[in-house]
Amino acid sequence: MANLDIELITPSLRPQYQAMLDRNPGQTEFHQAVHEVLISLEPLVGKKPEYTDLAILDRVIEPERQIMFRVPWADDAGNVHVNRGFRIEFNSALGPYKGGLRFHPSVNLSIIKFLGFEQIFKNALTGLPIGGGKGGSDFDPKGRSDAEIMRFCQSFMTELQRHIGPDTDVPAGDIGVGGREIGYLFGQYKRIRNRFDAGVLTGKGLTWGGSQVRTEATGYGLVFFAQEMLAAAGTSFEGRTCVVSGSGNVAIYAIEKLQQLGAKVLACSDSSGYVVDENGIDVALLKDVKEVRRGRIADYAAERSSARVVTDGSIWDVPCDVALPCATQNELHQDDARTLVKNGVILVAEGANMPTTPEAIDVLQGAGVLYAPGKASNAGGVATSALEMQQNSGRTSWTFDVAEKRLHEIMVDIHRQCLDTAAEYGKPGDYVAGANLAGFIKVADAMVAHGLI
Ligand code: NDP
Ligand code: 2IT
Repeated sequence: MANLDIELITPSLRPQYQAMLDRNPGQTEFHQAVHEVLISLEPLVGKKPEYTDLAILDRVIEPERQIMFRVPWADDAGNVHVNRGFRIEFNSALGPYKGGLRFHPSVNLSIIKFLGFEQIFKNALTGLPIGGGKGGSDFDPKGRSDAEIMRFCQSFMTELQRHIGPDTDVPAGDIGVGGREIGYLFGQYKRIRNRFDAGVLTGKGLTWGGSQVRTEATGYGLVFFAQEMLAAAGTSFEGRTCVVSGSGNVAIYAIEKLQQLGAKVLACSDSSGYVVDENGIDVALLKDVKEVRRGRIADYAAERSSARVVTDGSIWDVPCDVALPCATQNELHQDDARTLVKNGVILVAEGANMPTTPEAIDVLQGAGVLYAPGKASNAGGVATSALEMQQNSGRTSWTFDVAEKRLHEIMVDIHRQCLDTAAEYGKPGDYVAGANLAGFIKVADAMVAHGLI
């Protein structure tokens, strides 16, 4: 459990935090995400009376709409299952609700709300016209056949379709939702609505409205962001050792880009353990094991003589210069941070959403490690989703190089916003303060313009 001491929040913002706690009992991940943002907002106190007059903070913390629904489906043996579906339409001040869908057995209202809340500020940082939302289900895709995945997606979309649209709410992927699932979801939406609304989902296949670089975007964008952090500190990835947790969409393309920039990636993981590969992770083999065969991380080590699997302990025990957590929330704890610091880590940037616990962040920042929060460093995925929407609206598609160049520009811009805003509010070099303040101010100013709604 994270330490969410209310005393860490500036006194005038504590009533909002307390009201959020009282209204959302037990939603610990949501509490954690709100706690971090409220701490960062301290420099605004007394400076923006219009935010207070219009109760901006109280309204930002309360989702505009929360949808929960039943998802019944039958497995291949004819057994009926009932899952729960979620879509949290959190904030539409800057554009249609935008954010991914997560299919994982751990999904609950708290997790979807923390993800939706973070998404508001992340999307604001991209500079593109997208509001914040998130959805998903406690469905466990592991071990399910293609036919079962298809039936689940169809049942999920049969309900979700009435709530979404290209100018209303635009879902995409997240944990457990990739190209295959987006295909089944899009097919069912198209059938029920009788509209080829390409812009209703992002992460689509390249022949039916998808964008180049969307698959790679979160991992590539993360590495572009970290490259800027290193450059600002007068160094680079050349010859650096890296550890990347996870081995899904974000991790795979982070590893690929790290290697393109001259770094060596020593380890990656899944929920069953991690692999250490002294020769550097072979991305082609990793893609084959994970994207094609949908196998386990041990299958990678079984085919690579330079690699070994570790099924106990933590991937953060592997000494490295750069650590990129790319699996899930609260996966890097205080002890892990201490180990990383002891082993000489210089940079930690989040590919996952909220992977580092507040105590671990304190350890990293206290030791002078460069640290980037996910809402800044993993924004490349949703940014490229917004570029996909842009291409869909223009009924056009860009080349890989054009899309990658746009992604790179956006990540450089987010990095600059974080540092400029942090400096402006007296927190030089603090990427957490910079990201939260820059994202919040953009959303708050739009909410002021829209009046009390
Ligand atoms: P994937 O489903 O492709 O991969 C997830 C990876 O993380 C898998 O290796 C998985 O292992 C591991 N993992 C998931 N849950 C756990 C857990 N509870 N404990 C240990 N390992 C776990 O998801 P993505 O790569 O898309 O997402 C990874 C993270 O990045 C998430 O936090 C997501 O919210 C975030 N993110 C994703 C974006 C995107 O565009 N996809 C954009 C921005 C952020 P296993 O297979 O064993 O479960
Ligand atoms: O957390 C995230 O930003 C995502 N899962 C991507 C969301 C999107 O709409 O592309």
